[in-house]
Amino acid sequence: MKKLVLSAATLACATFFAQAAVAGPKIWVSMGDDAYQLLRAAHPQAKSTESHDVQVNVPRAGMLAKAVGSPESLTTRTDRIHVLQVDEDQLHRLSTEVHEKLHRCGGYIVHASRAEARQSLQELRGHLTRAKEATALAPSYAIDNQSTVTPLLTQVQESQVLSTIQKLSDYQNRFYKTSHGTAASNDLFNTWKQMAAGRTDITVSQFAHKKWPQKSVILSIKGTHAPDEIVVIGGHLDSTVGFLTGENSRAPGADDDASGIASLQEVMRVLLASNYKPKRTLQFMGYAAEEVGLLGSDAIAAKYKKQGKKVVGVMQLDMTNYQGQPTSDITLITDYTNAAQNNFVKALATAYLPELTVTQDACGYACSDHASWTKRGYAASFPFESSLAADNKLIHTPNDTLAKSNNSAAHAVKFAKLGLTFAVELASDAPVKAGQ
Ligand code: IPO
Ligand code: ZN
Repeated sequence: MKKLVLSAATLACATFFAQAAVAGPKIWVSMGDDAYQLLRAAHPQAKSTESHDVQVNVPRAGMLAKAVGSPESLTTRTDRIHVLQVDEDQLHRLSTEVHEKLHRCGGYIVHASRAEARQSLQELRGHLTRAKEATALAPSYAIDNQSTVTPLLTQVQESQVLSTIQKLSDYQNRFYKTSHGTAASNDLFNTWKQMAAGRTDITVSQFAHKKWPQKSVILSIKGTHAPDEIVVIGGHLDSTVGFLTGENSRAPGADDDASGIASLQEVMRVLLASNYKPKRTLQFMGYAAEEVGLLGSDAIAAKYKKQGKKVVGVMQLDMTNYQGQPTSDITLITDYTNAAQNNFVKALATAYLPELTVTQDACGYACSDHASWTKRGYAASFPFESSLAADNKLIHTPNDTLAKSNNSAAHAVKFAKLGLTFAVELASDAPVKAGQ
């Protein structure tokens, strides 16, 4: 009898060590409570080291589209965010599970350390109240460049957006660790370099990441008056089909997020074709490795914060070419974004794109790269292609193709136009005056 107990214990122990031997290094992550509960169901031994309650803005139920941008249209929700250490493997599996079971995004952020996780949660805890304070960086959000913006809007071409989506979705995949994902990033860098040829005020760079081969890509147009103040428009260049994605997986990611890259590249093309010179520095970013915990944008935002860079505003374009419902063109994501800047984005649409209907919705913890900026105190907005309920069910599958958007880029064009208004109206501001 005694012997039996002993051998059972030995067996359990051996199993434990066998698992420990094959498991990769543990990484620090933070995630919302729903994702955490799913993880705990599969791995009861996973346990958070700390949890923080974060207040976020959410739409008030029953508000009409025309109320978007008014303070009454928002209320708050409290998110319980957990910090814990997990295996990389468990994590990728979790993001697939969250996507399948909760029908929303992976929703976790990878952190360099427990201290870094705690610090970012502290920033997030205060982001609503801090956003209300007048900071040195608060721009005027004036809409007063009609003579520049209006003619530029007519130059946005659907055919350009369409061909970029086609080109990006033609890669076998754009996963952060595959040869195709690396090639897609290198090719995007070369495309942007060619677009900027001859301009001494533009730099195009590859932002290398230590832990994986795919690089982020940044095109920067130096501001003529306030070059140290930066306006960012970004989207992620990687794609995925979940935790088993490998070298030969087919992951076209036409909507997620070839469309966002195509929309922002069209903003870039139109501005360069017109020889537009921003007063503030304007940066276009193609982030690597969004699908595996916002890694690329997080590294960039961390570096900018560390260097004390003044990022006055960020627009995230992640999924722009699938119109989930006919009743809305642009859904402004309210949570983990900046309400004042969201009101500005809504005002831009009202002023320049009155034919579009703008609604609002919440997407949950860490649903895209805007969270990397928000967690460092920068103002970010996320105009999205649909409501959460009507979202594109084909993302993260081999069927996320342009054919599923009827081989049209009509929806993504709206986001290119919105991005154009954001870029010009925010980057054409005079520098922020001291003490203002
Ligand atoms: C996503 C974003 C917002 C909403 I509302 C629904 C879905 C997709 C996003 N999480 C993703 O997978 N980006 O890569
Ligand atoms: Zn995705």
